[in-house]
Amino acid sequence: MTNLAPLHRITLVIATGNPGKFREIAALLQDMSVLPLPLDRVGPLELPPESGESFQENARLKAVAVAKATGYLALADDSGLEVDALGGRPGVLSARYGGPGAGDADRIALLLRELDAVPEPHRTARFRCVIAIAEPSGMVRLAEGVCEGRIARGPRGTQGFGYDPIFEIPSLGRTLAEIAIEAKNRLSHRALALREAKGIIEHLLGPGRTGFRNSEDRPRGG
Ligand code: ITT
Repeated sequence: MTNLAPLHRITLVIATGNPGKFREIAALLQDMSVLPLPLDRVGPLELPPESGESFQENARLKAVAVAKATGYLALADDSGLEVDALGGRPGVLSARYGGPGAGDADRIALLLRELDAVPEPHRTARFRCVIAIAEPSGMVRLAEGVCEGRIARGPRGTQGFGYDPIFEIPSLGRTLAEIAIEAKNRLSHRALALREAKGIIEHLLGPGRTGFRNSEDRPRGG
């Protein structure tokens, strides 16, 4: 059977400044009749500060700000790494762990130092992802996914982003940076949250729901 591209794709702005997240989310949405647009295609637009205390609050803040500012349906992802031996840190502060100016390699080095004395059985951790889908009216729906794993003794692999090189999937014996994006997108916290979010998007775009803009409409103020 011929695989025809949908004729009319509703724009879904992916409200993230993190290119690694955008790549994964866009790949996971490939089979849907939405057109994922990066922020810089609808901007310049600044994401609001992550002032919330939970992934839910921060995902909601980002998605609503972008949906309201652009008039498009928007999807935001707030995610992070919860390490059991650190009482769930860095958690919502994962992107800010190590302070301003720290990069992925600095954050990984700091985490490994903090866990230096922690033996294998206690190196358990999980990635958590909350996805918020916001309508321009400010209405929001949330979805969540969790990926269980453990923190490796040192970084391994070059794929992915963030803490992937030290996040090991026990059943594979590999870190998320040692597997291809397609494999990560079958088991990650983001993939699981997206699976639920796709049901929400399908419902939003289903029969009787009209008024969502596609990218051929004139952008607001343009
Ligand atoms: P946006 O807010 O612009 O989306 P961000 O990177 O600041 O980008 P978060 O505040 O949600 O995003 O922080 C999540 C951090 O958690 C991210 O910067 C990574 O360090 C880490 N993280 C989340 N998902 C990850 C993944 O799949 N692999 C590796 N690290 C991940």
